[in-house]
Amino acid sequence: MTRRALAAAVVLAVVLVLGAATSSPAATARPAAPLFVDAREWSLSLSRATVPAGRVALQLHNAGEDDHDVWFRRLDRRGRPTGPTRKVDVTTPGAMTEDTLYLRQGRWRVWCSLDGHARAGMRATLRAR
Ligand SMILES: [Cu+2]
Repeated sequence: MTRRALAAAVVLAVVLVLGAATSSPAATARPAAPLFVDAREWSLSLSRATVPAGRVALQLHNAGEDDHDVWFRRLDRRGRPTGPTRKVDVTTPGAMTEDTLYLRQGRWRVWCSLDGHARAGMRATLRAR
Protein backbone atom coordinates (compact mmCIF):
# COMPACT_ATOMS: atom_id res chain seq x y z
CA MET A 1 0.00 0.00 0.00
CA THR A 2 1.37 3.40 -0.95
CA ARG A 3 1.72 6.09 1.65
CA ARG A 4 -1.14 8.03 0.03
CA ALA A 5 -3.45 4.99 0.00
CA LEU A 6 -2.61 4.34 3.63
CA ALA A 7 -3.50 7.94 4.52
CA ALA A 8 -6.80 7.62 2.66
CA ALA A 9 -7.56 4.37 4.51
CA VAL A 10 -6.86 6.04 7.86
CA VAL A 11 -9.17 8.94 6.99
CA LEU A 12 -11.90 6.51 5.93
CA ALA A 13 -11.53 4.55 9.19
CA VAL A 14 -11.80 7.75 11.24
CA VAL A 15 -14.95 8.78 9.34
CA LEU A 16 -16.51 5.36 9.93
CA VAL A 17 -15.71 5.46 13.66
CA LEU A 18 -17.14 8.97 14.01
CA GLY A 19 -20.23 7.92 12.07
CA ALA A 20 -20.74 5.00 14.45
CA ALA A 21 -20.26 7.30 17.44
CA THR A 22 -23.03 9.66 16.34
CA SER A 23 -25.51 6.77 16.14
CA SER A 24 -24.58 5.57 19.65
CA PRO A 25 -27.31 5.01 22.29
CA ALA A 26 -27.00 8.63 23.46
CA ALA A 27 -28.29 9.82 20.08
CA THR A 28 -31.13 7.30 20.02
CA ALA A 29 -32.20 7.71 23.69
CA ARG A 30 -35.81 8.64 24.33
CA PRO A 31 -36.64 12.30 23.78
CA ALA A 32 -36.77 14.62 26.80
CA ALA A 33 -40.07 14.36 28.66
CA PRO A 34 -42.16 17.50 28.22
CA LEU A 35 -43.16 19.51 31.30
CA PHE A 36 -45.20 22.68 31.08
CA VAL A 37 -45.17 25.09 34.03
CA ASP A 38 -47.69 27.90 34.22
CA ALA A 39 -46.61 30.68 36.60
CA ARG A 40 -48.90 33.42 37.91
CA GLU A 41 -49.70 35.28 41.13
CA TRP A 42 -49.57 33.16 43.20
CA SER A 43 -49.37 29.63 41.91
CA LEU A 44 -47.18 27.28 39.91
CA SER A 45 -49.23 24.82 37.86
CA LEU A 46 -47.38 21.79 36.48
CA SER A 47 -48.78 19.90 33.50
CA ARG A 48 -47.97 16.61 35.23
CA ALA A 49 -47.14 15.44 38.76
CA THR A 50 -44.68 12.76 37.62
CA VAL A 51 -42.05 12.72 34.87
CA PRO A 52 -39.70 9.93 33.78
CA ALA A 53 -36.31 10.46 35.47
CA GLY A 54 -33.76 11.93 33.07
CA ARG A 55 -34.02 14.76 30.61
CA VAL A 56 -37.04 17.04 30.94
CA ALA A 57 -37.96 19.59 28.27
CA LEU A 58 -39.35 22.38 30.38
CA GLN A 59 -41.52 25.22 29.14
CA LEU A 60 -42.08 27.97 31.70
CA HIS A 61 -44.94 30.24 30.75
CA ASN A 62 -45.45 33.40 32.76
CA ALA A 63 -49.21 33.98 32.77
CA GLY A 64 -48.97 36.63 35.47
CA GLU A 65 -48.21 40.33 35.77
CA ASP A 66 -44.87 40.10 37.62
CA ASP A 67 -41.57 38.43 36.69
CA HIS A 68 -41.26 34.77 37.74
CA ASP A 69 -38.74 31.95 37.55
CA VAL A 70 -38.76 28.31 38.54
CA TRP A 71 -36.15 26.42 40.53
CA PHE A 72 -35.91 22.67 41.25
CA ARG A 73 -34.22 20.94 44.16
CA ARG A 74 -34.24 17.25 44.93
CA LEU A 75 -35.42 16.08 48.34
CA ASP A 76 -33.86 13.18 50.23
CA ARG A 77 -35.85 10.41 51.93
CA ARG A 78 -36.42 12.64 54.94
CA GLY A 79 -37.67 15.49 52.76
CA ARG A 80 -34.52 17.56 53.15
CA PRO A 81 -33.10 19.42 50.14
CA THR A 82 -30.07 17.68 48.61
CA GLY A 83 -27.83 18.25 45.60
CA PRO A 84 -27.59 21.24 43.30
CA THR A 85 -30.49 23.52 42.44
CA ARG A 86 -31.65 23.53 38.81
CA LYS A 87 -32.59 27.08 37.80
CA VAL A 88 -34.71 28.31 34.93
CA ASP A 89 -34.27 31.99 34.03
CA VAL A 90 -36.52 34.78 35.19
CA THR A 91 -39.33 35.07 32.68
CA THR A 92 -41.24 38.28 32.02
CA PRO A 93 -45.06 38.49 31.93
CA GLY A 94 -46.46 36.85 28.82
CA ALA A 95 -43.14 35.25 27.90
CA MET A 96 -42.10 31.60 27.62
CA THR A 97 -38.71 30.19 28.60
CA GLU A 98 -37.62 26.78 27.35
CA ASP A 99 -34.86 24.78 28.99
CA THR A 100 -33.79 21.16 29.26
CA LEU A 101 -33.11 19.91 32.77
CA TYR A 102 -31.75 16.61 34.01
CA LEU A 103 -33.80 15.36 36.96
CA ARG A 104 -32.64 12.30 38.88
CA GLN A 105 -35.15 9.85 40.25
CA GLY A 106 -36.81 11.17 43.38
CA ARG A 107 -39.05 13.90 44.71
CA TRP A 108 -38.30 17.47 43.68
CA ARG A 109 -39.32 20.72 45.27
CA VAL A 110 -40.33 23.28 42.64
CA TRP A 111 -40.66 26.96 43.45
CA CYS A 112 -40.35 30.54 42.24
CA SER A 113 -37.23 32.07 43.81
CA LEU A 114 -38.32 35.70 43.69
CA ASP A 115 -38.76 37.35 47.05
CA GLY A 116 -41.83 36.06 48.87
CA HIS A 117 -43.32 34.28 45.85
CA ALA A 118 -42.94 30.71 47.15
CA ARG A 119 -44.42 31.74 50.50
CA ALA A 120 -47.35 33.29 48.64
CA GLY A 121 -48.08 29.96 46.94
CA MET A 122 -45.69 29.63 44.01
CA ARG A 123 -44.43 26.17 44.95
CA ALA A 124 -45.13 22.61 43.94
CA THR A 125 -43.73 19.09 44.13
CA LEU A 126 -42.67 16.93 41.19
CA ARG A 127 -41.79 13.25 41.19
CA ALA A 128 -39.23 11.80 38.77
CA ARG A 129 -39.24 8.02 38.33
CU1 LIG B 1 -42.66 34.35 41.15
